[in-house]
Amino acid sequence: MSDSAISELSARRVWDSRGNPTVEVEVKLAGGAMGRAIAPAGASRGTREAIDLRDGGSLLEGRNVMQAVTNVNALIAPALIGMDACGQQDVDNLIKALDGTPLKSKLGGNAAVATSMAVLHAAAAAEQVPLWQHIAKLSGQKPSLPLPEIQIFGGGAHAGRRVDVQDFMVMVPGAESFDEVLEITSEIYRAAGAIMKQKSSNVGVADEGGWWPVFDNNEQALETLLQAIEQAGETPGDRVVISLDIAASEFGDNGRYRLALEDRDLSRDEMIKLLGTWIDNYPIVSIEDPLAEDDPEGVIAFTQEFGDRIQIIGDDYLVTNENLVSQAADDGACNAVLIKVNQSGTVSESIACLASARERGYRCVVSARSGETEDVTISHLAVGLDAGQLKVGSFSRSERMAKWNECLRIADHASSICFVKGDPLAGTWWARQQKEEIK
Ligand code: 2PG
Ligand code: MG
Repeated sequence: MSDSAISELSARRVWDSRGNPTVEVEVKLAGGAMGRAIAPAGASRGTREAIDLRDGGSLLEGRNVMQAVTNVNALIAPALIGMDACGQQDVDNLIKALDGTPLKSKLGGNAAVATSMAVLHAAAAAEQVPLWQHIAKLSGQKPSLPLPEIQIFGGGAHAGRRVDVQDFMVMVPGAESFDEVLEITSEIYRAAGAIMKQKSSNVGVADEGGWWPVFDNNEQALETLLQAIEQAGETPGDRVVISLDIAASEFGDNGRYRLALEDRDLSRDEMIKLLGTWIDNYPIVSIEDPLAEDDPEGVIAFTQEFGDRIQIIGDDYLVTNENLVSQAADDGACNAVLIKVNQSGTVSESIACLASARERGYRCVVSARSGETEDVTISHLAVGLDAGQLKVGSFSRSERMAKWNECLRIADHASSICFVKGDPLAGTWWARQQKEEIK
């Protein structure tokens, strides 16, 4: 047996940032190296993403994961033992074949992703290189430090649907370093908290650490975000810009959109028009899932109208699926893809999705889920895949901060890795404005 052969593989139940059970996998290799990873879990999930296998029944509201744990121990482990952990593609192909269903509903996407990522960690340990370096080798990319997208207010499914829009975020493409992005964002985050407190509307934080949104409508959240950026000493639209995840699949149905907070029903065209007024009135550089996943006509129309001004990300719409990205590129839908490893179920499928997205000229954003843990694999993926952008939620709660802090460690340990600055936003109004200023 070679040193990097898998000698032991087992799963256990652990708990995520919402207090829900999830799957952790540990892998040991013949030479003594080991790897460990935990499956994250989404709340606003695309219908075409890998199935998060839950036990059902009354215990833990049906969310238990003992079947997924058993699937790892009884089905996946015997098949993977003896395989070379450095052959990630072969390992992932085998997991896919063992499952045999389109959405990994037999083994569970949670069982699959925790195993796939644990093997990735073990291989890096066997090679005695940092995880990002192993990923860069696998993907053939030149590592870089990503531009963060950081949530200031949470909403939608992450805040009891208190506002319709799910993520009100900032990006700091004008910063000189990753560290400076975090410093500026911290000021904005705290300014937003202080404004909420002043209005006696500070009632804690949502699932991803952003302030709980006590607003009467979505525009109030945008206005408060502008105010927070200004109070932090920044000019909105200059170094700091706004990014939104509408997560429209959560309130869209067959081309109709229900804004519950304002008691309004919008047609597809009215929804596009509303987003257009936000793009005109606020320094918004990126919008994720502007229309619902069941409304390709809307996504295509929106991309046609705004694709040369802003980044348009497909999350529920593309679910880290290479084929859906190709289809979207043919259709002219979106110009960026969110990469969530648990949507595809394996590391290799995520790398393949990113590679084909890049080939079709799509920007890439590696993303966490709303249910997270101390696992920091995605920080290494964003760096090693040269993804360009990283979204992990807000600037509080340790499951979020662990990811930002891991990027700082990577930056310290490898001075050759450059921060991408505003480069991923090339082609947007922000990049054009920068060019004008330089002239
Ligand atoms: C999203 C994610 C993270 P969830 O929609 O982008 O914000 O949410 O993990 O609930 O799908
Ligand atoms: Mg999303």
